[in-house]
Amino acid sequence: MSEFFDKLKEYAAYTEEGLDSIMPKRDNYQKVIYDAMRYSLLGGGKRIRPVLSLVTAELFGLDREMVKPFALAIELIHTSSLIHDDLPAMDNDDYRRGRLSCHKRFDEATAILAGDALLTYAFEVAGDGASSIITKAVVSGNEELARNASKVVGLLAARVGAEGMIGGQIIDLKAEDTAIDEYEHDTLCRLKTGCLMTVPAEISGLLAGKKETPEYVLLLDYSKSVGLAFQIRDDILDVEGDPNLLGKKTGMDDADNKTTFVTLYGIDGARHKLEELTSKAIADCRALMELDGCRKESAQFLIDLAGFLLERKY
Ligand code: GRG
Repeated sequence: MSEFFDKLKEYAAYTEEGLDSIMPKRDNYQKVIYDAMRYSLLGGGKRIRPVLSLVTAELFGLDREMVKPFALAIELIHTSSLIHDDLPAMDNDDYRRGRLSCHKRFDEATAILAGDALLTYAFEVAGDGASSIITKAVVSGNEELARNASKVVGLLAARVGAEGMIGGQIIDLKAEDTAIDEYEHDTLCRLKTGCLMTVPAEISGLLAGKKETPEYVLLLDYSKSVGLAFQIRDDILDVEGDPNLLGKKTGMDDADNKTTFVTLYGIDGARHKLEELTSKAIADCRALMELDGCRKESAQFLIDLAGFLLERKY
């Protein structure tokens, strides 16, 4: 397991360095927006989504440099969503990642704009990354790669929009005070949390030309299970987690009267679902490992990652 933690740290450090280098400090008239963007982006976070981008790319034999812009873009999008999620109009959280949330450290207007600026910057970074792949692919005559790379930005946008994370968030807001059934709740979680957890595998599969292959289908199933499991763990931690480790207050779902895995299935039922999904994710990954065209070390990392997320305390 220590090999897993070393690798996890290495992927996270690579992400950290990448984020720091693309997120400039500016001393111009609009300095405050850069300060707020850097404050939220570089203020901690597990970097799970970029880790998924890097490891799924390596699983399919891609160079991690190729997916780096998309890994960073996904973390920029994730951070923008956390800033907006913390606003009084949404979840109204004063703390995030162990410190004041963006609107508390700055003010509401600045936080709205910092979220907007991170989101738009994400698409600038992803667009530049795709252009660079397309240019090289055209020069080397790799038409398939050029075609696939041209689809990445559209795919990413679809996973963020009304049929993706934002769609999940609007159902989540409705689920405060209005009880929703387990089917609507399942859709909520697959969109709100699942989309950003599966898009790394979708992008890696697309760039590796693996779409529709058995290994891609298994990886996507793994990512869907892990995405849902991630939200269940989040709901459980909101009930029984340690705020000091989580870096934010607990009990927020209850205060907002939200439908969660815990309110639907009870704490034991939620834990059982979490274990079932994790076992399924691991079984899919073991099957994936048996197939040609996959890097075994990366598949093993994904198996260990599912186990780590099952028990995470933060
Ligand atoms: C501005 C693009 C944009 C969207 C607005 C607010 C909103 C729509 C969506 C919120 C989506 C949301 C907060 C989903 C929760 C997902 C989740 C479990 C977040 C916690 O992720 P971790 O644990 O956090 O990976 P760290 O801090 O480790 O990065």
